[in-house]
Amino acid sequence: MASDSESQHGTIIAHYGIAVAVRFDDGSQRSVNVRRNSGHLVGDRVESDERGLTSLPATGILRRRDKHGRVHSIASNLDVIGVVVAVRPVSPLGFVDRAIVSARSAGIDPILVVNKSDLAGSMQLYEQIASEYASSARAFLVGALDGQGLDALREFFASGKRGVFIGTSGVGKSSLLNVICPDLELRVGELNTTSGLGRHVTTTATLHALPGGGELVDTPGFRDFGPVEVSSRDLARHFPGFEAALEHACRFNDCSHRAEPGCSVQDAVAGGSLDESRHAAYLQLLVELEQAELDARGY
Ligand SMILES: Nc1nc2c(ncn2[C@@H]2O[C@H](COP(=O)(O)OP(=O)(O)O)[C@@H](O)[C@H]2O)c(=O)[nH]1
Ligand SMILES: [Mg+2]
Ligand SMILES: [Zn+2]
Repeated sequence: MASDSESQHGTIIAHYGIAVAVRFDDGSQRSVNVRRNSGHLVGDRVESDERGLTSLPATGILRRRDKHGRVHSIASNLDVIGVVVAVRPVSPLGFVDRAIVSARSAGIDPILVVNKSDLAGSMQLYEQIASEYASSARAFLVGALDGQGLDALREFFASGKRGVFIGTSGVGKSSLLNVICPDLELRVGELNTTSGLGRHVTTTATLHALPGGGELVDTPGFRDFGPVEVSSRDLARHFPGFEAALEHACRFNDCSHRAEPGCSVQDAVAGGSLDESRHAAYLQLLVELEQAELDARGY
């Protein structure tokens, strides 16, 4: 078909709200106008032909909730979410658990990044996190300012993984991006020039190839809102620390691991193979999410 020969495949590498930049598979790059809220995401594989730009089905979609409770999709085809924490500012209780559950629910692998290694107490925080989440996610101790540990992080992405950093405001996500993608600001400028929209246009998200391999998504157009609220069902399936226990399924498929008979999680706590504090942390988050779900239904 004639139209087939004119269709081109590529990847969306920047989103400006009313236009996206596409890197085509032949190496060329250009911006394409899209409707606002057209659903195109940075990271999407796309097909471009005379009808316009069509995003192909994607996996690994990062979603966030804004302060009005609306959910926004931000980037797609992600392999990794780097959950960034630091000794200062300290992340809210349950943040890491929620972020891990949120990543896993989206089919994305979480890693834990303890930043600000130069600050006192960082090693202790790293050791605590590395041991608490040993069965769930790899942990890195890094310093965006002094460069410590960054090679291990770069190496992790170098196998071609596409990642994004999430975390509370102030933990150093932007600083990390800037040291890992040294050409970040320059490239964002270039992309805006490419878009023909000028440098003042807000980019909501951009995709950056790392010098040693892999890619990172930057989300300058989004505030540091947290991971999307996970459902109580997601929590029960994906809570970090329950992996070994859940290798043997609970009696009930929708077990909430609270008081049901034949529950592998409760058995693991009773048998001493699962730390009671993990179960307590789970129950606390579960109550919170169940309440939010009731509130959302208007009870
Ligand atoms: N001491 C120390 N401060 C850091 C480090 N990384 C970032 N910061 C500082 O933490 C603050 C917040 O960093 P920023 O990258 O804007 O955090 P973001 O809100 O997560 O993007 C800034 O003042 C940074 O200079 C680090 O490795 N060590
Ligand atoms: Mg930032
Ligand atoms: Zn159970």
